[in-house]
Amino acid sequence: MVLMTIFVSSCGSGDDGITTTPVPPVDLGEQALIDDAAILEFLNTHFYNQEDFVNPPPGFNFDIEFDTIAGENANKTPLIDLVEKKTFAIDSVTLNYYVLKAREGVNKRPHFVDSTLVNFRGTLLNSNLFDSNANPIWFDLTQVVVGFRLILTELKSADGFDLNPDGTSTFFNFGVGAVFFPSALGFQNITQPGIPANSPLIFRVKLFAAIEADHDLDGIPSFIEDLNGNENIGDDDTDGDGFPNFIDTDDDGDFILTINEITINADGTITFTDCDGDGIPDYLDEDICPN
Ligand SMILES: [Ca+2]
Ligand SMILES: [Ca+2]
Ligand SMILES: [Ca+2]
Ligand SMILES: [Ca+2]
Repeated sequence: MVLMTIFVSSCGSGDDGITTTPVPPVDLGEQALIDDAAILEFLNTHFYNQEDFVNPPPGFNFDIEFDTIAGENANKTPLIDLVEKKTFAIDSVTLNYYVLKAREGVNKRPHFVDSTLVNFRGTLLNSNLFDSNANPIWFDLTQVVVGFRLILTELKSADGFDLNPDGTSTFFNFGVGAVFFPSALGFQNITQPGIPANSPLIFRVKLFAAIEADHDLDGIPSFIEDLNGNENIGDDDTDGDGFPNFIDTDDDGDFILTINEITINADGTITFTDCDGDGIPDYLDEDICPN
């Protein structure tokens, strides 16, 4: 299934040692300018079926559809007037991306590391479809390209569902949106099935459900293990043992499990104890207090 190509981990050059051609290096900043111009061109010349979301016709499946502004559609509102421009920094390069919320949804808004139940369609700016799924599928947002998760964290999940006789589910009031992002937030200069190198991408998504993730089951939700708040949980490694905190059950390396250095309250909230009062919570403080 081409679906798996949206996983970062599937990126990589061929290793057969025979036909591999070197990937030409790309200046992230220069490519970002090229990509942004191409995205803006799309947003200025296309509209979406906004009316269907305002007054859903019977049987509407809440798919976002794009079309060019021309002919009988000459008076449609261009996407550029409906999207929200946002930025995400990689290294020192600030990247623009654009979010369209067709319907926000009503229930849970996922954190950037959570698990999400999703339908999606991935297309190039020329509208070529490179990947999609027919039935809802779970994605761990730590395992997908950044641009894909940037729309899911803007939406909220459904507030319920019906089980259908055929085994499928019908969800209610789920979030629906689209994101337009530069290649730096996608597969960069690595060619993927259906995706040429340096392609800006569009994902249209439906967010049905979200579950707060705790990858190492240490009692601390993974989004809280992003200590420096840069939305990259790979670079927070308090004890420097090579395992970032979100997959480290003993974050400070003092041989006391993190789950035994915090207090989980009856209502699910966490109290971060600090027995020596130095401002560093016990689970991140390799100093051990005498009992
Ligand atoms: Ca660690
Ligand atoms: Ca941890
Ligand atoms: Ca510890
Ligand atoms: Ca302390």
